[in-house]
Amino acid sequence: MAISVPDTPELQEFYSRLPSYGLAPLWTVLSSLITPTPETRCQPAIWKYDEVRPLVMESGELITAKQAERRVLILENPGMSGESRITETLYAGLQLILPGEIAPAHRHSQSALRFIVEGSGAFTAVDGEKTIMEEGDFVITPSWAWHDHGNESDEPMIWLDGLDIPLVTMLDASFFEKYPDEVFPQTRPAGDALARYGSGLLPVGFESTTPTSPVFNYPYTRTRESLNRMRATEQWDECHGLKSKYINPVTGDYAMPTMATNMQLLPARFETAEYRSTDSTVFSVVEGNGQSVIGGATMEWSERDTFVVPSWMPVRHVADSDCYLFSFSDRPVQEKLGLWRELRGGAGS
Ligand code: 1HN
Repeated sequence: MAISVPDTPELQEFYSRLPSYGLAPLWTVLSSLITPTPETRCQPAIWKYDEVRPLVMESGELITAKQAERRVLILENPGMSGESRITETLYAGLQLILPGEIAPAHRHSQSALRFIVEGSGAFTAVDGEKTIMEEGDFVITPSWAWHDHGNESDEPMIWLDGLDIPLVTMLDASFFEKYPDEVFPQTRPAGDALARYGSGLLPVGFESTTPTSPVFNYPYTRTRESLNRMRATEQWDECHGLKSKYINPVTGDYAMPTMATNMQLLPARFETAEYRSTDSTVFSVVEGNGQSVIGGATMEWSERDTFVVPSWMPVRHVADSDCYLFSFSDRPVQEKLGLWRELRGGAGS
């Protein structure tokens, strides 16, 4: 409810003297500072792969991965254009790496996730270990880890990047460093981390020094198989179908400290119950097609599309065929701060 504040010439004159003292009256801004429910600038939006892929490929003719450092078209939320963000706290982009290219080694305090949208056989190297990437794989580059990408396959690869850039900017905690050479030296064979930490085992005596999962590639074949086996029990969640989060096997917590990542299965003809939560969420469609009704907007999606559901906006998904949806949000941050909320079903506001 808006609080009505008087406006008199005396008040106006008083206000005019405050800025030079570094002061401002709270009562004129209180209702916009503290809203009864979230009033996000984030808008529901969709990036149709058929429309954006040609532009991503065109960027590949105009600039090399090396020249660009990272050749990415940023997915900018229409409610925050020019701000390099898809939600208030998260950045997303579509990155292209062509056969034979290298995206040079660097590190930053921002955490990054890659979700592979198209292609097969390019690699990301993280702190001396390469992983070959396939469609649907979820790959992590932890905060402050050296990483470079390369494509030794004969096809282009495009992935969705998700980074906590706006969040880190807000906290004034950005650090960035370029590695002196193009690639960081390899010290472990490909597949080492998954075998060591991602097989229901942990080396005895292993102690993690970071909150990020030591597994840095969660292959889609395994993720899909997990959901397909769960499917046999028919224990569908009315709001999510079957939805699993990627976890850090050392702690059981989210795989990354600032971003939750999930894969969900909605079987053909499944219609989810209305749902809302405070974590604005980015979805990438891996398989299938359907619609999401987000607030008043209906988004029709199919494979490789990206769409965003803003904080506290009611959403319902309808699956036309068997659908596998990847998603990410800032939920771990909100949970640790005691801020995360959800509302299942349509009641309340
Ligand atoms: C970055 O390092 C990558 O490593 C992608 O692929 C996107 C956006 C802003 C800053 C750093 C990458 C990025 C980025």
